[in-house]
Amino acid sequence: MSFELLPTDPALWRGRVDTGEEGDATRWHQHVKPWLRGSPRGVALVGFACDLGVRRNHGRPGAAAGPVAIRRVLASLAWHQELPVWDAGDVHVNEAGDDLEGGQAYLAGTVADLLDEGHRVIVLGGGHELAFGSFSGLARHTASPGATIGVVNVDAHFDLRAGERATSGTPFREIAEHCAAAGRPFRYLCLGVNRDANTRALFETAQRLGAQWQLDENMGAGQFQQVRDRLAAFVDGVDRVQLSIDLDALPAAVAPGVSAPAARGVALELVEAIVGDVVASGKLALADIAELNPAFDLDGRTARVAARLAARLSR
Ligand SMILES: [Mn+2]
Repeated sequence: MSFELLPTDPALWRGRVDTGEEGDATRWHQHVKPWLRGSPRGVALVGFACDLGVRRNHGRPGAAAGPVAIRRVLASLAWHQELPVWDAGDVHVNEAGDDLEGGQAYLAGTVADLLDEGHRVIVLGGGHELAFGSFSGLARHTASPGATIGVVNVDAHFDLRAGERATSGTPFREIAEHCAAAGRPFRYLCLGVNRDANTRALFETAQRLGAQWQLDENMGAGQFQQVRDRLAAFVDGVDRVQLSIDLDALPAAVAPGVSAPAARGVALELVEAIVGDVVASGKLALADIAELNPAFDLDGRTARVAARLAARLSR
């Protein structure tokens, strides 16, 4: 098999149990259960254990181990959730098969199934190529005419590259092409763009495709409210939101465990505000947390950030 959905090792959802304390002293590992068809509406986690896109993009491989590393941290977080959380397992993409496109399609089917059952879906990466797979699932789910999907990407990179084959640098270009073919509007807001990490050609592509963006240098202290106002205006104009977070948007000290650490980055404080605003809008259908590479992480820092964001995306 080039790709398959494998259930999570139950040993990952184990941890400390505080007995003898008053009140709710539980943690995530005591609440998260394997997803089964017909599970009550809640949040569904699904991993995308894939390095192919990063390899094809000449990045530092290792993101295939990201989903397990995020769950390991999530397991020990204190439970503050209202919604049940289900773990649908990981989509594994066989390296030797080199069928990244097939893996994206497989992820799309899994995401569409979970959305059809009424869950909010959080995809744990895995290379950022997962964003086209997850978007395709949402597009299938919202096939009804009139439902406009807005894609918010928190990323140092546009990921709008052209190419014969999909990579971790092409997902939003693929989404744009999907939208053009399907007669859907392409609504894309990229927050955290690093001018030095995106060529002039990519800025031109973004312009031509009608993308909106905010440079990292315009997201510093004193500019948070302006960014949040811009986000609010974007979210106002769409029906459902895919919020894709590439951990390489964060400062390298906060998120060292990525393929391409940021020289500047966007403060976690602002990324959390972005997450909170999209959740509060009631339009969040789907979220991605991409590019965690545990091989380059320091003291689990990046995994902790990813888990913290996943918990906030689940509220
Ligand atoms: Mn990216």
